[in-house]
Order: sequence, then structure tokens, then C-alpha cells
Amino acid sequence: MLLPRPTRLVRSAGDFTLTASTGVQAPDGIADLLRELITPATGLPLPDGPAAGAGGMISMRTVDAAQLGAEGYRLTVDPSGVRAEAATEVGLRWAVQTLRQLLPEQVYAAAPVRGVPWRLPAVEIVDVPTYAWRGSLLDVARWCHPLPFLYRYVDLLAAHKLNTLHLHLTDDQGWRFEVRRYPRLTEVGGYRAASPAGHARDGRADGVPHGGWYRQADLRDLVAYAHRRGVRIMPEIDLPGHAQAAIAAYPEFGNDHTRQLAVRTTWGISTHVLNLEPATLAAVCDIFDEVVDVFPFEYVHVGGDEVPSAEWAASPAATARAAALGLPRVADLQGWWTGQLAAHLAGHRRRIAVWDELLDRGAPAGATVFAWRGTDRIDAARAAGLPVVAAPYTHTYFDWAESDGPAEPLAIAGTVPLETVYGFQPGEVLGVQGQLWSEYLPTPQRVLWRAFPRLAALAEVGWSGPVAVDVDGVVPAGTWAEFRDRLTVHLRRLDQLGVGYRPLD
Ligand code: TNX
Repeated sequence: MLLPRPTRLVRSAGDFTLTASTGVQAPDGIADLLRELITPATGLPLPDGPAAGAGGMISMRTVDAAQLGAEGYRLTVDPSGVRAEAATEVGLRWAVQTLRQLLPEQVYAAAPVRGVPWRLPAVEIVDVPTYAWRGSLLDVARWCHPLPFLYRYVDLLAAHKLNTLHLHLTDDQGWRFEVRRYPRLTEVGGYRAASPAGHARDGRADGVPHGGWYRQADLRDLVAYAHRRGVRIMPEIDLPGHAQAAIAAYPEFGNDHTRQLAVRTTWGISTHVLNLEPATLAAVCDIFDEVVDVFPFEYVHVGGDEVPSAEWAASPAATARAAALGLPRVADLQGWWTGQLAAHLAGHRRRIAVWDELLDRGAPAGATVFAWRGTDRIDAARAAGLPVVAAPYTHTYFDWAESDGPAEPLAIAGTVPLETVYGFQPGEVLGVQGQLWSEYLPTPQRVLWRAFPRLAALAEVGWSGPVAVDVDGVVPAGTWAEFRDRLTVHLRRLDQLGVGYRPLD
């Protein structure tokens, strides 16, 4: 009843029970992770090395096994104990998560559970993920979710073998990343006067100020914590659009210096965007210097979605620059500008990630495209020869409602049903990612309600690969039914974790 489904699982005879005298032999980080994930509920100390009694061993080690790739692992349980092997420690971390799923679901409880035999079925598992990128975007710009929730969210990603947290840190409605050189970004840009009440289209405001931001030191700790679980964190600083909070903090970054903008209090797309002057580009490079100092992950997302070009078209400096660069449209300045930023980040040995709108405005060579505006954008990115992460709203927007039933809380739009997520066929891509834009997700509880169980379905697409479809594009019923049965068992784990997910229909 593993989720995501392993590549190969053979059940063998017997079982193995963890006891107080079961010892652990594993690299330090792995032994620590085992204890972090298993000891709280079981109370078992899992000491290093062969234990005094005959409690058997959990042995985990890295070996030369190219066929297991960067994240695969082999896990064997027999009556004498548990053995896991992987080519990397990341692979061993996923083996630990599988071991946890093999135990009774009470292992997910936060406090000691008595009277449960911590029995593992004897199995032989070989497990290698289909896609290298298995991500989840969390929008902390529209609502600043508390730091402890980010830790909890990382735990949940790791439990589903999702390996990337995409933190959307800035937007028109809030700037959440501390920048030492530009303190007003958080001092001013981190706070707004009000938020929409009800659906934005109704035009009502709640009159309640909202704000907050994350210290660099706190984010570094979060990155280290996620790393111990095999989760990388990709920061997104969304520019040159979705930048009204930054322009409210530093009007000189905008196009109309005579006007003091406020951090935006409604949802939707601001027409105010960064200017493309050298001084602003230099400031943006300074900002990213601090970003890469906090986030060691190779990828940095620089945004690029939904950038209205009217302010550039009205700017003599921008139109002159477009002409000088020989660009047919002033909007194409965005591709040029993003290329400058990419070159700066390449100096830090970072790759840039961008939203798919850049495909229409000259995406820089080597950029990884996050295709959100539909599955045809996946094909467009591939046709442009760029790596692509499949994030289409039709299958991966978990801020959308699951159904149009009356029990659904307020959502930006709908619908993205669970079965649609499970049936997603991403094709030949770097990977998949589920999005949690937070306009209508003001609390952690609401985030989790929307995230699960759809994120579990996406985790299975990303790890186990898409289910087979027949020629008419119909998902064979048995496969969906099999997943649903397994998910029903998996939801009991989420119950233990206190995740208030959306119940199955
Ligand atoms: C579009 S998707 C956006 C976000 C919104 C989202 C709402 C994307 C790259 N941009 O700014 O939050 O729609 O679903």
C-alpha cells in the first residue's frame, strides 16, 4: 500500500518487527532521519550499531549502482532486518520514507503510541523515479504563511517523495524575502493595508492589514532542514511584472516616478511593472546576489508571468532601447532583460527558471520553462529546445476547486478534479509540479485542504509515471480504482499527521 507506487515490489514470506534493541547502521544523516521520523511515535531509540539484544538491524548504505540513478533505492525486509542501498544519500532518504510507509500508520503520530507492534512485511523493493523534478509551488506572497508551516509542508513533500519546494516569495501583494541592501522591500513591501473579502470579482475589501516576511537566517535553516529530507528549495522572485510591492518600496524601480504606489490590496494583475533601466537591473542583480546566498539550489526562478507592456510602450527610454536592440516589439524587451539577469546568475553557476510567457518574448537560452498556460505550452517549450517542467493549470493548479459542488470553499476558479490530476500525461519533460497560489488560501489549514489528496496523485505521476491510457485517451478504470484503494489507506497516514485534506468524493 505504498504511495507513490514503487517500480517493483515483491512480497516475501515473514516479517520483521522493530524493537527497542533494533540497531541502525547508516550514514549519519540517514540514521538521524530514521530516528526523526520513527522514534517520536514508536519510542524506539534505534541506536547506532548492532544493538545489545537480538533486535536485528536496519542497514542502509550507498553503493556503486548507476542503475538506481540519482534518487532510486533498493529496500529489502526479511526476518533478520532491513537493508537499503542507493547510489546516493538522497536515494537512501526515499528508502527511509518507504520504510515508514511499510510500518503501521500510527508511525506518523506526533506522540508515542503504545501497544502497536512495529511490524514490517518482508518485501523486496526496487524503486526509481520516472521524473527528476517533482515539485510543489507554495505562494507565500499573497498570504505570508507562518514559518513553522513551511517546515511542516517540507515534511509532507518528503513523505510523498516530492523533491522540490518552489517558494513564490514576491508578488504585487507582498514581498517576503529579506534583502539587506534594500530593507524597504520587506519594511514597506511586506505589508498591505487590506485584502479582498470574498471573491475578488465582487470588489469588497476586508479592511484588515496583512503582512510579514522571512529572515534570511530563518530561510537558511529551512533550506538545511529540507536538505536533510531530500527536498530542494527553489526561490522565486517574480519580476519584472507582479512587482508592485517592490515598486511601492522603491518607486525608482517603476516607470512613473511621480507616483507613490501602495502594495496592492486586490488580486489580479497589476499594470505596474519594473522599468528596464540599467540602475534597476543592477538593483535586481544585487537582490539576486542575496537570494543565491540563502538558497544553494542550482535553479532560481525569476518569474516572468503576466507582464503588461503598456508602461514600457509609453516610456521613451524603453522604446528607444527596443529600437537600439532591433527588437520588433517593445514587449520583447522582457526576453532581453531576462537574458541579462540569466547571465548574472550564470556567474553564480545558477540556472534560471521562467514562466512560459517568456517563450513569446525571447526566452534566454538554457532557461527552464514552467509551462502553466496549458499543455500546448509544454510542446512549445520543447519545440524551442528548452527544458520544461509541466505545470498546466488544467491538471496541476491545486488552488482551483476540485468540484463545483456546494461544499467547496471559495476558490479562484475550478475545476481540477483528483482523477484529472491522476490521469495527467506530462510526456517527455524534466518533471511535474503542483501549484498552490494563495489568493484564496489565507491559512495553512486551507492550503492543506486544497493540496491533499491532489498532491498525492501528482506525486504518483511524478514518481511512478503516468498511468497507461488507451487510444481514446481513457484511463483504464482498474488503474484509477487501484490508486483510489491505495489512497484510502494513505489518507489514514495523513489523518495521523493531522492533515485536514479534502475528503474523497
Ligand atoms: C496566474 S500562474 C498567475 C498567478 C495567480 C494564478 C492564480 C502564474 C504564473 N501566474 O499570479 O496566482 O494565476 O491561479
